[in-house]
Amino acid sequence: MTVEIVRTACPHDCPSACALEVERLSPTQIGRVRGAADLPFTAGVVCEKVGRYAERVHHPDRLTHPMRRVSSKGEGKFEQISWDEALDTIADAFKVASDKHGPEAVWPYHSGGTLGVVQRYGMDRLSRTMGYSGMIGTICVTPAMSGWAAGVGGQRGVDPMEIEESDLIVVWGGNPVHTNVNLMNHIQKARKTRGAKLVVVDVYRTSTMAAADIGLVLRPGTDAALALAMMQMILDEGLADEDYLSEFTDFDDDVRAHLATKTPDWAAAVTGLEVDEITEFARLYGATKKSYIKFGVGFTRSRNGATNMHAASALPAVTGAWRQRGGGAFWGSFDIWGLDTTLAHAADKIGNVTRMLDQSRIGAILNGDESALKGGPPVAAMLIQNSNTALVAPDTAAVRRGLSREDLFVCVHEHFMTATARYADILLPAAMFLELDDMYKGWGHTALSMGPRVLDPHEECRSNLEVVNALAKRLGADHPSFDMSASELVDATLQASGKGTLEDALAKGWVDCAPSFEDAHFLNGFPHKDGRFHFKPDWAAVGPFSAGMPGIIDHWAVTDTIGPDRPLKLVTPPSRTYLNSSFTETPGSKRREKQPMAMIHPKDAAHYGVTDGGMVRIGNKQGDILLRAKISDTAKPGVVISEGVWPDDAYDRKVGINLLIDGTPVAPSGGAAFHDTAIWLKAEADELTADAAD
Ligand SMILES: Nc1nc2c(c(=O)[nH]1)N[C@H]1C(S)=C(S)[C@@H](COP(=O)(O)OP(=O)(O)OC[C@H]3O[C@@H](n4cnc5c(=O)[nH]c(N)nc54)[C@H](O)[C@@H]3O)O[C@H]1N2
Ligand SMILES: Nc1nc2c(c(=O)[nH]1)N[C@H]1C(S)=C(S)[C@@H](COP(=O)(O)OP(=O)(O)OC[C@H]3O[C@@H](n4cnc5c(=O)[nH]c(N)nc54)[C@H](O)[C@@H]3O)O[C@H]1N2
Ligand code: SF4
Ligand SMILES: [Mo]
Repeated sequence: MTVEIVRTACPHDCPSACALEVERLSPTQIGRVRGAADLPFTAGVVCEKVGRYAERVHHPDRLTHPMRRVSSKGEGKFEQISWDEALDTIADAFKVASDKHGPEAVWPYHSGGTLGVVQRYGMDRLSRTMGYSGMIGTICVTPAMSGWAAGVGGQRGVDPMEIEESDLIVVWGGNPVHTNVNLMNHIQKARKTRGAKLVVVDVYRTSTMAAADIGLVLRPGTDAALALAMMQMILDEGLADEDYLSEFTDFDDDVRAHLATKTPDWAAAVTGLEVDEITEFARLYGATKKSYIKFGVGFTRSRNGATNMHAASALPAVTGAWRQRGGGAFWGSFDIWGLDTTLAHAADKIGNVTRMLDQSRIGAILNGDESALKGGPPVAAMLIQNSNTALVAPDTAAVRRGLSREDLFVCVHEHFMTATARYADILLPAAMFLELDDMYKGWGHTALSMGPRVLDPHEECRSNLEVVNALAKRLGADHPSFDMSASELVDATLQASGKGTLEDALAKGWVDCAPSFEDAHFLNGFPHKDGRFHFKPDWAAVGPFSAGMPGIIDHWAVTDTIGPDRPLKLVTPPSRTYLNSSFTETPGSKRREKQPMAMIHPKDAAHYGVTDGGMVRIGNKQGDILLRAKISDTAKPGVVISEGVWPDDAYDRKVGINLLIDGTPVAPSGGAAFHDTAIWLKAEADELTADAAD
């Protein structure tokens, strides 16, 4: 067999958007997948789950043909039908819903299954041409974006490639060993070549923290208190860059007086850190000019997540680290791409969308909550692509009640029989990235990675674009893009954006979209009207749920209430070889992850009579689930960690862990508090649990 190496890019919901080299064994078969060496951020590194992508693309359980539901919703029994019949049925259902309630009753819904510029957002063209409901994509980064918008202004920052020139690297509220492995590679280079120090701030001793010089384990939702105390000390000890503060920020006497009260003692009581831990980190950060903070998103998935991001994002403004090469901060590059999406997303028709619905409030929306529906008609028909909402959205029980409604038509377009797919009226088989064309925004760096098709489509699988274009024809939707292929749309988008042609981009493998050094470091000012970083944020300008948010940088104590009925805090961070609920089907990932665990502090274990390897039930008013206990002092007492979003089958109630996650929008712009859930816990007797654990 001849092995050919072909180039493409990873589409998964990950900051890396790796450029890939794929062993092609035949037009329908791949071998190993490797990171390409020439895209500087990828630098030849790839995560283990994509390295063995052959397991996913050639998985025997892939959906292979269109199907119609023949059981009750959620039960998941289907029979094969033709593509024509499937598409006709969907188009008819959309017309019926639209005739009965108006076009806003149809809700195309997508998430980040693919981050493709064309294949992810392409369904917006249906909403925009037909006047269907649009979607505000809040499930992932909205709290992080809101916090960054409040202080910094625009969604960009210092290119993580500059880490290699930093003397101090802080990974704050992120776990790149699991979620962004390429970043770790650049961090390790800086440590080897310049002796840079690595500090990790998290709520448990993650694999990333294991590699750090200093690891700070604090209580969930208290990062702002740590940041404030650091600023207090840096100002107090004369380590602040006062010139920078007056030239580039709104810092004034009010802010100075306010920060003066935020002492390490105060912060130690809030965060659970030792005073010495806070002062040591503050002095190290204050004294190192080339300090780079890489913020993760994990620490923003809390009711006060946006204020945590805002507070921590002020640190480089206090030391003036933004001025330095290798200094400053970064969390994501969402504002740098400058793409003209008139064709790819029907941006020219955006005015036809009269109602935008919040993706994370799908439970409330499908159950007729008037505020979530914005006073408009019920949702009566959906097309779901790139999302396993029945498992990953907050308030799983409400989502599933909604998806079970007999008066709701649901089409799901998927790779596998997911929890969501089981609720479909029509289930369509989706092509995987190796079988389609697209380009991907690397939101954890600055390149658009090119992802051309390298395999023939599997069985009857079709891409998102093909499905949307075929539906558009049946619905009479009018837009030139509905006659275009994915590669034509990529080409047209690049050209309209002044980024060359598809041919040039494919030859290189990516398109560099990095802002200039001055813009990335905000040396021309911050993207606010006054050009300054804001210690006094205008939250009302950021989002609609700003009531009660602090008008001056602060720790906002609004996390889920710990009390006698729910004395512990649950955090549900990503596991290493699952990606949200993707890869939970691949043998390599299953072997590695084994089963969902609850990591419980020895003090709590003793208090509740939990044994290592025994079973515990955790719950709140939304429900309860059973987990296997691992006794570990990885987190603070009172904090329970359960990594991974596992399929229903991993739990005794046959419902995933988001059963326990509350669906109230995070202030000020929405999003879910995935890592902020107060719970009760009890040990369960072994004989009761032996079956459920298998
Ligand atoms: N292997 C793998 N990779 C992934 C994913 C995955 O599920 N698995 N998911 C992908 C997606 S969709 C995204 S958005 C990114 C997210 O990637 P990251 O930016 O790394 O964010 P998270 O993984 O959500 O959270 C990371 C860390 O935040 C910590 N954390 C939680 N609460 C707090 C807190 O209050 N304070 C502090 N300091 N830390 C806290 C968690 O313990 C966790 O270790 O990763 C992507 N990559
Ligand atoms: N408890 C808890 N819940 C969480 C999180 C957490 O940390 N803890 N993280 C949250 C975050 S950050 C996010 S982003 C969300 C993610 O939520 P989702 O984006 O829903 O992520 P996945 O569960 O991986 O589901 C994506 C689905 O898209 C499918 N898919 C992939 N590519 C394609 C394609 O090209 N076409 C079609 N039609 N389908 C495709 C995949 O098979 C997969 O089933 O989950 C959130 N939920
Ligand atoms: S999941 Fe992330 S790290 Fe893994 S190959 Fe894809 S982009 Fe790279
Ligand atoms: Mo995400």
